[in-house]
Amino acid sequence: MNELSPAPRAYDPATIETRWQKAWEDAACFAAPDVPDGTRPKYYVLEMFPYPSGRIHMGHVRNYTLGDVVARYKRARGFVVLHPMGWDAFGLPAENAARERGIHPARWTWDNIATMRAELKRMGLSLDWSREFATCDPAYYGHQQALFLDFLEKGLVERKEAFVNWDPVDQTVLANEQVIDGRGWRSGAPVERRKLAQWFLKITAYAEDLLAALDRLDRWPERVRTMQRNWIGRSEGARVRFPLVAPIGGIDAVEVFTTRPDTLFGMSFLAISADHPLAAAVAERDAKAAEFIAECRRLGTTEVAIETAEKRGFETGLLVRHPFLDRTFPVWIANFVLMEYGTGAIFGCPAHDQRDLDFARAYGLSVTPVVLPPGADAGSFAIGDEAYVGDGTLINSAFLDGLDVASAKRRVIEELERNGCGTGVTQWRLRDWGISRQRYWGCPIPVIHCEACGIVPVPKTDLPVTLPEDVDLSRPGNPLDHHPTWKHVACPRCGAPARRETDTMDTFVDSSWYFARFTAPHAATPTKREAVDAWLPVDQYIGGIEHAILHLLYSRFFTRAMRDTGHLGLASGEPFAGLFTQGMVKHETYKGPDGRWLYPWEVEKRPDGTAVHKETGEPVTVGAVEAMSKSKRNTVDPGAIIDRFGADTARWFILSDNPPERDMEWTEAGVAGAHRFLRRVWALVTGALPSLPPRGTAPPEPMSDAARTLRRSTHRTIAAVTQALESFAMNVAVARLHELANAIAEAKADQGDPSLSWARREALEALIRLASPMIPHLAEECWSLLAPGEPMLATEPWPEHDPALAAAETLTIAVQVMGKLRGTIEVPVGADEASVFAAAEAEPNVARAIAGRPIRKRIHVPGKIVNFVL
Ligand code: ANZ
Ligand code: ZN
Repeated sequence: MNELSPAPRAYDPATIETRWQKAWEDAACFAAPDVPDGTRPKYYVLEMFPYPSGRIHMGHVRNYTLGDVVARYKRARGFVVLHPMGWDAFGLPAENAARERGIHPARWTWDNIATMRAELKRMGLSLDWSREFATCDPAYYGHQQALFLDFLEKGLVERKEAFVNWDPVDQTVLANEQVIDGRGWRSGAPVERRKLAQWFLKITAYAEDLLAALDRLDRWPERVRTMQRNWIGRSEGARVRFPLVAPIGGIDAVEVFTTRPDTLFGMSFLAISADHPLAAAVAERDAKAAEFIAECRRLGTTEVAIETAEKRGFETGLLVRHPFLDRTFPVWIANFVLMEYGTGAIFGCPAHDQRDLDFARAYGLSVTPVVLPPGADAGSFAIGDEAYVGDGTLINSAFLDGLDVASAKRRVIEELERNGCGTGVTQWRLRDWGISRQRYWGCPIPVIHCEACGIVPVPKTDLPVTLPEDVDLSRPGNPLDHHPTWKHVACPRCGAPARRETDTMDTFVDSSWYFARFTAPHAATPTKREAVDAWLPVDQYIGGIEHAILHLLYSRFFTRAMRDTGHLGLASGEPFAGLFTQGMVKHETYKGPDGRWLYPWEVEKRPDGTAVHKETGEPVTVGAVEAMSKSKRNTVDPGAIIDRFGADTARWFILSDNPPERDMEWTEAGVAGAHRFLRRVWALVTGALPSLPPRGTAPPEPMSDAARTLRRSTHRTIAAVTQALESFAMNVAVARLHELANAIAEAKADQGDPSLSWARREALEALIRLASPMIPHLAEECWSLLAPGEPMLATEPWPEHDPALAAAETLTIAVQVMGKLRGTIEVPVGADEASVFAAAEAEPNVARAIAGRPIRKRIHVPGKIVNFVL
């Protein structure tokens, strides 16, 4: 056959890639079973599913390539792999497109999905496409509505009044993340605070477990766990009651939450939130107070807004009594006290809290230190511009004097509990999850409001509650509310005319359980227990760090809530056993003489690092390397790269540059280099083919030195690449494969050395198999040449390395006689002790030192030393 084969073809990625994509699809290589049968271990690998924004970007390419390497590698290692893909398809951009371009959100979304699906397919990802779904499909969101109803029944959903960020232009509630510097992220309008009845998911019911379980997520980045811990925010402290000297509006005391009850004697004021009931009572008879409160509301509700705003207050004229001192303190309304945390009221201790200090300095309030830093002098210690927040010894504090901070906290809580003025408490920063959105393109909340019956759940048999298609998005406000007929329904309970809930769910709900739905995407219930219990948890989840808090926390909540409503069994409650957060893809930025951003394809780089515009020849300023973004035009279209170089080149380059957790820089030179390497692999394989022995022949004996050296490289590479892929070091795997390719190229075929030809076949097969998770198309093509008629690589097992071959061949051992070095010997690796001793005794210098005397004791430290005791 070899004699008949034509001259080596050139590497032609376009043909190769379509051929193998079709072959994999025809053979359904990547279809996962409904339920793994238990004969092989399961492995669920998932990348955060994309939002169908229009086109695939390089961030997607990096994310999905990483996931695909894992999926292909695990499959080869004998796992039954689930690797699905779908679309996080609800969200605001679809509505914006509708408003701006008159395209229906559904149309826009489904068109984008079609485009992006085609682009993803060109990447050659080993996905089980039969499980694909989009969250905007009633076949998905209807099940989400069923989950909502089950949560409602279980007490995990609540409707309550809450302050929300209200965008007066977009006429909608904004999540805190959508408020930037006090303005709506889209409209730019100053955000207002409004009280609205909203739907909440009771994530706080699981606060304790969500926090504790983080300790067991040992395959999550520490950074992400820390972010989650801070977000959940458990604080130990106390609630303290301060009686008002003169009750007002039926209120006779203010309760505060503090984490520093030890500083109670350093108090100089009490401050309440502008939204505190006492503030409202004051405002009723004081117009100035009312005005100040209105001003605070314009600040928005975000913590950042509140942190960064200038500390401002309003003195109410009210006074409170201290629980231990025979003194009163003034009550202020302050803009930095949040109603949503603790009790919405604080006692201010300026000496030991920076915000309180800033406030006290602004309004001339007293500053009394009560914690003396170690080594400081009680007589002279004073507070300047900086509060002292460290440990120390209590002073000016009656029965607490002399204690350290921790003991003082314990002691003061005991006293507060004794005199009935307070108690020790645990406080959580985590709030319940407000999911109400006044938007069209989201999952309708399946409840009906009836005058007579109140809130009535939509009967499950009436699900899905689908979105109406004919909506008017040109008016501001909630299109579902405007719709002429959609919300008018009969009450399911009493039949009277009633009104549908017009809020839709936060799109984070859609992404909080999709990984469970992938295990049985066509089931008639949200999950199928056999499937979901067999596949979950996701063994490896991969995505961006930007989802480190909300998406992951909401998903962790959902699996717990789904467990407690019988939708899955997951005892740990944890959806993602392993998490990997990849870095960003960056690129240089370019600006033309007019200061406008230019796309990389408009720019020609010169060897000296300068650049010009390709068409006009005008000079271009090369700017910083930044995360690819449309606004700076420093993007590279993956489709164009695939057209020019093929998907394997894009995959290889994106894996090669940097460790995957770090940011990487996309460069034209880098892609070209990756492409060159793939051409080299192709040339090595096709060039060697005629001289290779048939596959499966026994290794010829003896092996030449060159053959042994190449075999060592091969087996070392198998070990190293395996280890690299196990530890997510794809860039290391790439580097090792470069080395192996070099070793193969150096070991020139030699007609007279059949052992080297044999070793070359072994090396080439290893190279191709080890590279196959990363460059699957080229690998399949080469494999079909190296092993014609055999199964595709996609279904082949992973190569094993032989440790004896991988190890160095000989070791140098020092030989001592009576503790004195007499010589060294070379022994084969793995040689038995008897032969090591024999070689050592035979060494001429050693033999001379022994001089025929009997050896009383032989000592051997393997790989290092032999000592003879005479
Ligand atoms: C008195 C005090 C003295 C405080 C001192 C600190 C230092 P974490 O750790 O985040 O739980 N606080 C309580 N409720 C608040 C609210 N609704 N808005 C703004 N601030 C509030 O923080 C708890 C501390 O934050 C509490 O302890 C309280 O100030 C403040 F030397 O009480 B502290
Ligand atoms: Zn009714």
